[in-house]
Amino acid sequence: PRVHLRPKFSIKASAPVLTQDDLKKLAADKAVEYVKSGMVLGLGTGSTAAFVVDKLGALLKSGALSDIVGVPTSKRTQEQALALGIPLSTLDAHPHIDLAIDGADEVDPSLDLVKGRGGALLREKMVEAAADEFVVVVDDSKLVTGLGGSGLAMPVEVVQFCWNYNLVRLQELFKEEGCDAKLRLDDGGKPYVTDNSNYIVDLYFKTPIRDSGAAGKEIAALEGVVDHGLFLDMATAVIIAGGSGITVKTK
Ligand code: ABF
Repeated sequence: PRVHLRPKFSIKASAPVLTQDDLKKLAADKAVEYVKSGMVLGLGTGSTAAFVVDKLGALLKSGALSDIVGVPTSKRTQEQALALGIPLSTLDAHPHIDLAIDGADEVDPSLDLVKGRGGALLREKMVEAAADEFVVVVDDSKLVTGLGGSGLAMPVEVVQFCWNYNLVRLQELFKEEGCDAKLRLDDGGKPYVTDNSNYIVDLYFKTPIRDSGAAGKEIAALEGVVDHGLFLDMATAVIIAGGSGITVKTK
């Protein structure tokens, strides 16, 4: 009898499904390609930026990279970088940063950003504003058509003194967008305190912010507001990882 070699059913090899962490890591690895030995680097905060810091540590250890100095944007990142043996400095000692790499919460088509859901917005903005190049690393879930459009928080760092006074004023500013303002709480239900000993008021918009440039100025003009999560005209490149690969958008 003839032997039939064709199986009764076939098993098709399918492409592995990438998790969100896989995408973040892909974006992080791509960003690290911009890093050269001898650079002063702004080290971002958040889960995507943590992959960048991990990779930098590995490259230093292997000798593929040398003489870099990192300026961390949070105590969390400082601890991670120290544990990996990355030499660290401050903006006081290194006021000029060659390249900063950080994640974001929202990226719009003009490469303007919402940042700070991780609570590190003030140090992130200071370090990234001092950088020649600011490369943002995101997975494609962060893309929005208008800032504030994801329905998630847009943070504002405020001094603790009479924080509710500013919460009300912030909500008033965005009446037309339908803004709900909430004091951020930590896991224990107490007010979340930033690395700079301030509070965070999170703004939730029903519709995207109409004019983010004007909004940024109006928020910053409120006495007692320290900074906000609108990072406008700051990113020089955004690396986006999605199911179909990596896209790099530049200004
Ligand atoms: C930082 O980390 C923040 O500005 C932003 O809030 C957050 C993004 O975190 P993740 O990469 O974990 O999504 O970049």
